[in-house]
Amino acid sequence: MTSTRDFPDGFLWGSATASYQIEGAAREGGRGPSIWDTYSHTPGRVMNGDTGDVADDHYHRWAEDVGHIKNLGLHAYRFSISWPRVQPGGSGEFNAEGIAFYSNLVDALIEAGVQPVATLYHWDLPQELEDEGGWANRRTAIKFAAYAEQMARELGNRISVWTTLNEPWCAAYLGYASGVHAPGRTDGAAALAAVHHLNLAHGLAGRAIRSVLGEDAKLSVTLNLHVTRPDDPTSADDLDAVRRIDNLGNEAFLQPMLEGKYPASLLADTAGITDWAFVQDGDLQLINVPLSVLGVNYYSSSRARKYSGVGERQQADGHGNAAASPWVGADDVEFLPQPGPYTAMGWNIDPDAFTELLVKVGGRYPDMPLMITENGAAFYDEVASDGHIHDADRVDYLYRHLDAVGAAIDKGVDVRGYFVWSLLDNFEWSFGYDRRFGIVRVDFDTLERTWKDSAHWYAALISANALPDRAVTYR
Ligand code: IFM
Repeated sequence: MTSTRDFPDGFLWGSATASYQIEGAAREGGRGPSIWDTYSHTPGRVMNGDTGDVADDHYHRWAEDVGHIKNLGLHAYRFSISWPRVQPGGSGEFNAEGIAFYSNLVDALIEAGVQPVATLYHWDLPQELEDEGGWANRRTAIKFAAYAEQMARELGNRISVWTTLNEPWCAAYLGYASGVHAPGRTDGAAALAAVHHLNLAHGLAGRAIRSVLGEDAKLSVTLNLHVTRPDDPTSADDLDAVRRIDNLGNEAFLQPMLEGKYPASLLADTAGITDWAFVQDGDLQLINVPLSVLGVNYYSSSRARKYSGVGERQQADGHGNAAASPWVGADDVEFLPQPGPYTAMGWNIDPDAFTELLVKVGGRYPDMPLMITENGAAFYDEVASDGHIHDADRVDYLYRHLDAVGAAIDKGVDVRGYFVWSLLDNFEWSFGYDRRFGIVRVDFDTLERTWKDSAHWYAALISANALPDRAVTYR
């Protein structure tokens, strides 16, 4: 193996998954229904009618999966806790069996020398809470804090990093504006209320965790930050289009969480949709809970311009051709197709934008360590006649994006670790099992796990703490 780039000592190498995408056992062990159960069981919502009922059956195969995690040499494993598994109705009684599942998982990870990184919300909201308005209802944020507090009591300081939310952008805008995610609503005002209540949930939960575990508890949130470039960088209209997308995609979360404010221009841009009366006195101070590390997810970039009104408005933003746009209040912005190459998601491969993003965020918040909590790619993998999965395109994607992370570190950005998305092929939301992101293949008929070439390559990378060339070394 020749090495092309070293990573800093102590760099944390991990992999990530999420409860609804891998666990299955949807009606077992006292778990209550989530919005994703309802959504995936609604005809026409998910490709091929797929659901998370069985998924990777991780609920029953978790010990085997911890074995893969250990054998890969991962330092950390980022998983999410299914709120309806531990508190079926989202408030009131907790489910001891569900809590025991995560407690056993965490013990096994620690025993294997792997740091557990827990996410409290990766989109599987208890259905009962959605029936009361979901994230558009402030009470969901308050209930989330009670759930977080209980989890802190149960799992305590066995958890290395507590992540409150995964990608609140998706939960709010894809769930409530474009409807391509659960709960499938298309109501711009509800989406903006959801943005605020997710932010509030983050702040309240972070404070609840610290009230149980003390100020040393490591707290984080994971944001999917957007890199949007203007089609014509000299056009004031295109620059304004990008500013508005940045506001909705990035600033709506970064500023309240890290600076305790919303940008005035975000409120102005969306004034025709909502008056933001759901922001109550004191909320912004609560949301601005001090973080130990900021999680950044990155996959691809986009290009926007002001829509001229002529011809069909283009929406190549990588989030599907939904009838409604997730970009609330930005009806005169269009997203142009990006140059390839593309992954199976149709997302462009743009590692330079990753460096650009990290340098920008790192420059803006120099005292905030960053962690890449997701990065990876879906491809249409095939099992070759030799039984291996030669996913050279995924290895190439990972190589380029890790090189981009290294380039940001070279420029002085404080990046502490990297979690590949994903450990296992899994339920890719509205694309069901059609899109494979895993470095470990899952045969969805037999549920057998097989390391792809990318898994072997990633293991070699971890053991060297250096970026290997793209040739795969089997162990
Ligand atoms: O699978 C998802 C994950 O749940 C959240 N971030 C993006 C991934 C790929 O779409």
